[in-house]
Amino acid sequence: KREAGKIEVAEPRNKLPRPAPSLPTDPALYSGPFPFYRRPSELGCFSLDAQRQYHGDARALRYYSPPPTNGQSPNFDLRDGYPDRYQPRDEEVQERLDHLLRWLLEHRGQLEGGPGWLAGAIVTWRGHLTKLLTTPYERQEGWQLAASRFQGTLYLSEVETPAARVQRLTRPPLLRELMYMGYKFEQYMCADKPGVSPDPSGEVNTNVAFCSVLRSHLGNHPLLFSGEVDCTDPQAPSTQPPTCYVELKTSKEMHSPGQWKSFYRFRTGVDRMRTLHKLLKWWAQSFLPGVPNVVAGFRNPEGFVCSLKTFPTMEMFEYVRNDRDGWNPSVCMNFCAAFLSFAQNTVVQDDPRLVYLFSWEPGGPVTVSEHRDAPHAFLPPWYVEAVTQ
Ligand code: 0WD
Ligand code: CA
Repeated sequence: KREAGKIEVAEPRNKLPRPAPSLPTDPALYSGPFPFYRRPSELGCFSLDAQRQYHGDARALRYYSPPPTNGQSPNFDLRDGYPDRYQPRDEEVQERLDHLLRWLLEHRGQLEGGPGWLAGAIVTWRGHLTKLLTTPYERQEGWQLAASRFQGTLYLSEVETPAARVQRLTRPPLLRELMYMGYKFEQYMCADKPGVSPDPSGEVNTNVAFCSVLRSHLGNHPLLFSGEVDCTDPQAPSTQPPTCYVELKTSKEMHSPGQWKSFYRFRTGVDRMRTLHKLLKWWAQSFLPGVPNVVAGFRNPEGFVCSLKTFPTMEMFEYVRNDRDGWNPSVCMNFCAAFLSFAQNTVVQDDPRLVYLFSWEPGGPVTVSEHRDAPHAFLPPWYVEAVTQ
């Protein structure tokens, strides 16, 4: 009798179609208290040179060197050198996690927390985490994240969506120039050595990158991620990374530059929403690695930067705290933690050839699909083999 009963209970359950797991992204669902986020610490760094070759050192790190504050305002021509002194990175090359995996391979023996730490960690790019943080407020661009579990560790690597690919391949000339202008600003603000003035006469080569590798913890998720850092400030109160790092941004000049507050309070409509969203992205990107300051250069319609303003990362939320249309850091971090739990529970099989593809489009939930091998498998054979032997 007991056996029969058991079967009766078990059978209908097994026959029920399992609902496809998904994760909602509505901000209202994630407005709890701010979750635990461990102060990020730098584990190491690496550099990519003008040919996009990896070096396990800080050779590409640049030094923050703002113009002297002698009453004169800056006058940086961001269009100078375009397109003749521009070497853009080949965006057809999908690097996925490769550079970070190379660093990991060379340092996994010396990781703090013991050899078991990595097996419980999530490994990814900072930029992927930024996208997760801003998801509850994003209304334009979806994303796809590929996930594989290998020797316990969960690896997350972004996949370019078909829509993003079309946008990239049909990027209007003005947008291309605008991207250049962002890199040109870095060249006006950074020097190759500390205490030296910047030299904006050379080429802008976006293959060159300095990446910091950081360790942190969100909720119950140990994190190891890497992010590109624009420069270090030799004059910073603490010379210890990541607190000496500075993030550089350009933004459209406002009516009264430096008066962000009045700007966001009195402007309405599309411009204001864009500004709020931009500030959210700046915050998310710099908060994750613990970069304390974002220095913005405001460009006029002619493409000249005539004013600079420093935005401390930890003060950005104050600009929107009392705003109905504002964003909330707790929502961003709670959603990210929820996504990481969702991914940890979904990616159950430990297999570098198996990929769970998490997909999200604005207005919907995060959904999952399963794939094996090409084109989605992203852990390279050289990594899998070196770690397996
Ligand atoms: O091949 C790919 N599809 C990807 C490559 C996807 C994601 C990242 N990467 C590379 C980047 O080129 C970079 O070297 O990984 C490195 C670190 O990425 P991250 O720090 O996690 O990326 P993110 O936070 O999105 O971007 C940081 C900076 C950007 O600064 P701004 O101020 O614009 O946010 O990295 C640069 C850019 O300066 N950057 C890129 N440079 C060249 N090509 C690219 C790119 N595709 N993406 C970001
Ligand atoms: Ca930047």
